[in-house]
Amino acid sequence: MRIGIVCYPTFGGSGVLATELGKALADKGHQVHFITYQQPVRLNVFNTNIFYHEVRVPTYPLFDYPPYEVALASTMVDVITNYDLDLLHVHYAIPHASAAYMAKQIVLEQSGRNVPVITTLHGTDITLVGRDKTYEPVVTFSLNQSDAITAVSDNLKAETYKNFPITKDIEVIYNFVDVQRFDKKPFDAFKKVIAPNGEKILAHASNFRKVKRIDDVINIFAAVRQQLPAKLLMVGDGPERHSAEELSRSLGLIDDIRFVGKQEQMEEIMAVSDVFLLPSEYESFGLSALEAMAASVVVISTNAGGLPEINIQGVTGFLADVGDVAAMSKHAITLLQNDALLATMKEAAYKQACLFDIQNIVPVYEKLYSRYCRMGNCFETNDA
Ligand code: GMT
Repeated sequence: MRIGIVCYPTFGGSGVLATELGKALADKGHQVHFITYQQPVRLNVFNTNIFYHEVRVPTYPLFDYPPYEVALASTMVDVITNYDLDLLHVHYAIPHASAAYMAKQIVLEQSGRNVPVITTLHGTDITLVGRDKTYEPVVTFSLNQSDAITAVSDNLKAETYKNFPITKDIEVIYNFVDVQRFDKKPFDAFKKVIAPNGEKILAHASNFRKVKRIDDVINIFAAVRQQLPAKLLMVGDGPERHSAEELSRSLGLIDDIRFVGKQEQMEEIMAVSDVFLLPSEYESFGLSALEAMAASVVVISTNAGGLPEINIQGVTGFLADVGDVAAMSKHAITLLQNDALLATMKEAAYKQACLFDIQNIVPVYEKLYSRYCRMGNCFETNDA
């Protein structure tokens, strides 16, 4: 099949998921065309089945806001036409679903071809940004015009129906992780640098936005640090980083907390970690938590959004209400002071991650594609 994938190319979960999906599809013999304004961060392999098409957004003195959506739709038309795409799969509704709708109509008008559009909802495109009155009518319209809609968790599906008058069926296809990639032995030299005296290692990874409640991460670590020797790795970057660094300094913890910035080799970091902290106000899914679990790291998170669908209370980790720093700290301390419990839960976390392995989920997308792709032009899966 010839598949167009549209996503944000940055370190966000939707872009990571879309890129890993495209890479896996290419490995399975499909031709995959990424259409983005920048090379996606995880698109770091050479594969003859992968194509990258950059969306150029020419500026003009008149434009205070260069019209990205127009440039994106035009690039979609160009790629669909020149590479004879079977379908477009867009990740994150804004503005990808409406740009895809526009491209679909243009191709229909130009050549009579009806190219299916699949929209995958990821999180704030529904729960935060999409609900804003500024965007809502366009999001609703373009979702209802998509040939298929998927959501990354039951919770996100429910949130979508709650907040938008969607008339179509939404299929839940969970996010996935390449367990083989994350199931690594700790790199001893790296572990020694981070925790020279064998301290326990906690980690957090995100885009450091308000919704991630970064201060809660620091405060949980502060409580842990009062009880036992430990180190915290803060991976990623974003608007809340500066205040988190200030908080760490004011708590006298800066020597125990490393802000390591954006990292591509998450598996190396997870391999040395014991506990992953994700005290978010909301997560539609929590892909970073799943990646941690694939590396046998126990997750301490909130019970917001889709997190309870992945992190199982008392089995793979612990969950608490949003803002309940005391409960999350207590769980972390109990766990880190009990090596037997830590080992049991690490194993359970790994087993849970295996349910979401890339090998189980990518075929679900292939089946969906084969249901919608252009007649006569695409493969049929055996079990479709
Ligand atoms: O909504 C965002 O924060 C951005 C989005 C992204 O593009 O990174 O993250 C969402 O999608 C991820 C991948 O499906 C999910 O794992 C995250 O939970 C989700 N974030 C939120 O819901 C806050």
